[in-house]
Amino acid sequence: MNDRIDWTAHYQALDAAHHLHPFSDMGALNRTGSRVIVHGEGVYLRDSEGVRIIDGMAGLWCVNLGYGRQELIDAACRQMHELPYYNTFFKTTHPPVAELSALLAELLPTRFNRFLYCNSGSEANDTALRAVHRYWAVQGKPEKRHVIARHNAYHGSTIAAATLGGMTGMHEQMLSKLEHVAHIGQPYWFGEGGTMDPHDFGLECARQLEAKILELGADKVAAFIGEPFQGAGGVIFPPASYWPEIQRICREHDVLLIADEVIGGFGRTGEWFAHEHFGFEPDVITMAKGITSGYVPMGAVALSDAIADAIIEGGEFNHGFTYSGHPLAAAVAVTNLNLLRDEGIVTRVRHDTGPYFQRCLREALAHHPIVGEIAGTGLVAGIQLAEDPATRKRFDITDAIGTLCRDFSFEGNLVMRASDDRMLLSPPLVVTHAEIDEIVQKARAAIDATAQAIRRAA
Ligand code: PXG
Repeated sequence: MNDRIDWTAHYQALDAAHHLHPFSDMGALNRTGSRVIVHGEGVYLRDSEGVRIIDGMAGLWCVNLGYGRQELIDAACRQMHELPYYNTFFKTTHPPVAELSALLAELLPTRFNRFLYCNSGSEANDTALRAVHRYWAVQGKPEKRHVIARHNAYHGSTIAAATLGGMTGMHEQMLSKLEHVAHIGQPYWFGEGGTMDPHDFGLECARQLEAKILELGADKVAAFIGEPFQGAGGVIFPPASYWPEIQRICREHDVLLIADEVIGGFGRTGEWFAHEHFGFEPDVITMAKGITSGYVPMGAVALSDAIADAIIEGGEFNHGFTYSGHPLAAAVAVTNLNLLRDEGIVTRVRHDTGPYFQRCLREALAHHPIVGEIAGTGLVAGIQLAEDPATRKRFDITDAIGTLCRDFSFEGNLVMRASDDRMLLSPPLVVTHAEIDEIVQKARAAIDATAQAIRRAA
């Protein structure tokens, strides 16, 4: 690089002039300028000033294998040379998509043997709805079309996925939504449990599903969709009573259960899929992110045999994208999933790095004066900031407090995300003990700085 050019200013200026970032106040951002990320290696990023940053979020919950894995680069290169693109619309297939499908069938519970592909988590959830509606139509029950989702869920940013999601800020900006979607409450005990104990609150939340099904009429409800734990909504772990009751209700009323595993899938909790951690059995699973460790975009939908068989017998299903099962993405996914399995990475998250991460976080923060709860398992955690942890009193400035803490964290060169007043961590699954120590120490420093800033302001 030419030393006389200020590359940071150069890219910041181009970016401010021409690029609209997702979920960002661009007026404010353009005045300060974006941090320019130029390189990644393992769990570390480097910015254009040469500063090393530890990535406590695995990008956006996706870089499960960490940055710079040569095997993924080689898989992509080989596939680029061999066959960079072909489709599977008109009686053709290709080796990467066939291999990926067989591999997913091995990794998922035995009743999942058929997969649809797309390019993102949002498209996976759109696709799941298309498949569920098709299923009920070929069953002769096309009136089963309502889908029930939850407040403060995140299922993506397309019209369908954003309607399914329960983010108020997104709904407020949508002038038109998907029809036949209803929402129930989220199982967020710390914030909404009141005087109930977590067990009873979990049952109460699940029973909102039953009430909604009865209100709409079971013969009109196609499916319930939920993230096993809410990711973007704050790493909200439901009480243990929640998912078994949801499953009972779905079965009893003949409502399909869709697990959105876009964040939870591919090892995050120490199980291959987060629903296995919570012990329930979905009928449909949506996936993205970690399927390729984020190296190339890909999404997928797993259908249980009962659903897939019915759709297959039902004739043509008019759905698909130019890039469904893209060979490059599929080749990277196959290599990525083989590495996660053959290097024992998911097993290590379950038995070693996951428990170590959870223990260190609790040792450092469980008794912190502004920490009310630490939720999580494996390599994902949500740290609840609270004005009074003992009474579960939250700060009045829920949004601002998280942003403050996140900014301290980023200044300290740790990527930690805020969701209102919860601080979220989800590092690459290859993180070592020493790197976990660094993440926890930097998270603690950011939370200390937040506590001090509030004390000064009081
Ligand atoms: N489902 C879940 C559970 C997700 O977390 C999507 C679907 C949509 O995936 P795509 O690939 O369409 O973005 C997501 C995405 C954040 C953040 O800040 C989270 C997501 C995306 C962007 C930012 O936590 N999750």
